[in-house]
Formats: sequence, structure tokens, C-alpha cells
Amino acid sequence: MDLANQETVKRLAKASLETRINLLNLCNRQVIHIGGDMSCCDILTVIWQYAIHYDVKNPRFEGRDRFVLSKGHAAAVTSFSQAAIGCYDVEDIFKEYATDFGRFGMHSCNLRNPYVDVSTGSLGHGMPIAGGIAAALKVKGSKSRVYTVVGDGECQEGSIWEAAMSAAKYKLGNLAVFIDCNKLSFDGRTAEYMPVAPLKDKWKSFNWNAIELENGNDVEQLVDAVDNLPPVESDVPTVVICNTVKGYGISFMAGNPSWHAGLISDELREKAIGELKAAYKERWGDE
Ligand SMILES: Cc1ncc(C[n+]2csc(CCOP(=O)(O)OP(=O)(O)O)c2C)c(N)n1
Repeated sequence: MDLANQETVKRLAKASLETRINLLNLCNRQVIHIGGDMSCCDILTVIWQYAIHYDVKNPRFEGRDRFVLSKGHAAAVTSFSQAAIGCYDVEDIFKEYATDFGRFGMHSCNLRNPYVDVSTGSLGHGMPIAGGIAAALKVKGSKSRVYTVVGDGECQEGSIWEAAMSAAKYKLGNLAVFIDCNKLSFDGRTAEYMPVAPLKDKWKSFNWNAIELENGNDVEQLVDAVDNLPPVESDVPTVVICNTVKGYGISFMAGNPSWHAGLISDELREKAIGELKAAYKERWGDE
């Protein structure tokens, strides 16, 4: 890794740490989908703080890249990732979360929030909509890309595969799907409910450009995947299968399905933050 790249990766790793701490603090006050927020935190950080072409001052700017959170229950991590680029103040998220007047809640909602293009939360709907947006942009000759994040449990929805078929047919090279493959779903293992593996072979057989990251919680691998996305004018949509861990980085939460959603106590929050900071310090050598 050259120096410039190393700086970028370190910046993003620090940003992910900050988002995780914000998530734990919010989870101490409000119910959030903490496990699945933690697993896709690095994906969201890299999309919002590295990949996306966006104008915070003008969220309806026609030339922006689009983002659809298909696993819409990861709204909290998305809000904090957007706050990091100036869409909101972090404090606003704490104040407004789950209130009647608020822009933020357990699912992504565009009714009051101009930084959310599509309301999601019902699994299997976001990605097909992302495909529709990508098709419209392609017809218009736009240079914008559409990013979407899908859960591995969400891949059990038939609509995901219908959207996959049609994106290949309509040659949506401007569509980039990131799968948060943490192997867990609501309260158990995805493979036990309904196996979705082998995901890479399945997407390839649907004629997609399929990339698999060994560690989807490693920002360096994610940056590399973004850097190597084919041009938007290409004819083949891309899926990046990110092998992640639900509750990543926290000993009592990692891989534990009982942390799908809920509140965290003061004591466990402190323990979790301590572990995350120690891991960051060990890897990057500073606080
Ligand atoms: C259509 C639909 N069915 C069920 C649910 C309830 N639900 C919310 S999250 C979830 C688990 C989804 O698993 P996955 O996509 O792997 O998410 P993650 O484990 O990463 O949080 C379920 C079943 C829903 N939101 N939408």
C-alpha cells in the first residue's frame, strides 16, 4: 500500500471506529439493530466517506450517485455515516431518533429526510428499486452510480433474484451491490433458515461481475473493491460479497444472534467501546 492509500485507509478505519462508538451510545438509549449495524459499518463508511459522489448542500443534485439501503433496518449506521460527511449533526440523531418529529429511526425513511432517496425496511424491496433507478439513469445517459447494501438473509427474498436477473438483462453496469454477508439473520443462522450459499457462484450464474472479499470489515479490502468497480458505462452489474461478522469487533456481540436488535447497558457499552479502541490502537498505533 502506498502512503496516500495508507492514510486513506487509516482515516476510514478511524471513521468506522467513531461510527461504532456513536452506535453504542445510541443503543444505550434507544433500540437499534446493533448487530447488523456493526457488521456493515465498514461498508457504509467506505461508501459514504470514500466512494460516493455527492453534494451535501444539495441532496437532490441530479448528478449525484444514488444510495439505497436495501437492508433498511441498518438505518442507524447509515445516518451516522452520512453525518460524518456533514448531512446532519451527530447530536441531531441522538435527539430525534425514534421521535414523532424525527428524521431518524429503526428503518430508513425518506418522508422527512432528504438524504434518504428510498424508504426501506421491508426486506427484498430496496435492491429492485436500486435496479430501477440504475435503469432510469442509464436511459438518461447519466454518469452516476447506484450503490446498494443487501443482507445475506435478505438474499432469501425472491425479489432479490428477480432484480439480479433484470439488472443483467438491462446491462446495468452502473449498479453496485454490496452484500453484508454476516451469516446470521433475525435470530439464527441464515443457512439454517434457508441456505443462500454459494453466493458468488449464484451471482456469477446470473451474469454479474461477482467479487468476494475475505474480510468485509477490512476497509482496505473495501477501498480496493471500490477502486476496481468497472466504469458506469460498462455492461455488467457488480456485486461485492463482503464476508462480515455480525456485532463485529465486540467479544460478547460478535456472531451472537441475540444482538440482532436491542438496548445495551452502561457496563456493556463501556466494555464494547474499550475493546474497539484497543483493537484500533493495536492496528494503527494511536488513539
Ligand atoms: C419482508 C420482511 N420480512 C421480515 C422482516 C423482519 N426482519 C428484519 S431484519 C431480518 C433479518 C434479515 O437478515 P439479514 O438480511 O442477514 O440482516 P442482518 O443479519 O445483517 O441484520 C428480518 C427477518 C423484514 N424486515 N422484512
